[in-house]
Amino acid sequence: EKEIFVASKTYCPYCHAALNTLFQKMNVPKSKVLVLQLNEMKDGVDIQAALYQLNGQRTVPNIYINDKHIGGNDDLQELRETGELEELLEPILAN
Ligand code: GSH
Repeated sequence: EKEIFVASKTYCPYCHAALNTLFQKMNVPKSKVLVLQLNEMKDGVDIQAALYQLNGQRTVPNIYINDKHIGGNDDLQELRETGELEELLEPILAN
């Protein structure tokens, strides 16, 4: 079951940083994260437009944790610094 969603682009350094934080720093298993590489998808542009309609954010990474819109890499790093990311990930890492 995927509990984290990251709309990404393969060449985007902010995406790399966000995925590195989740996988390396926070030890989230790959199986918990749905990563969509939009630039590799035929309808990636449409998905990006749909995400903008949903959450007002045009840029990647566009991150959700347990249905909560987190934002981009800046937002993720801020949550990590305040300890809120650890709290959000707790139920995901527990099962
Ligand atoms: N402050 C943002 C963050 O931390 O996530 C920066 C994200 C950003 O600038 N991403 C670029 C982007 O989405 C790609 S590296 N550009 C528009 C696009 O690709 O449609």
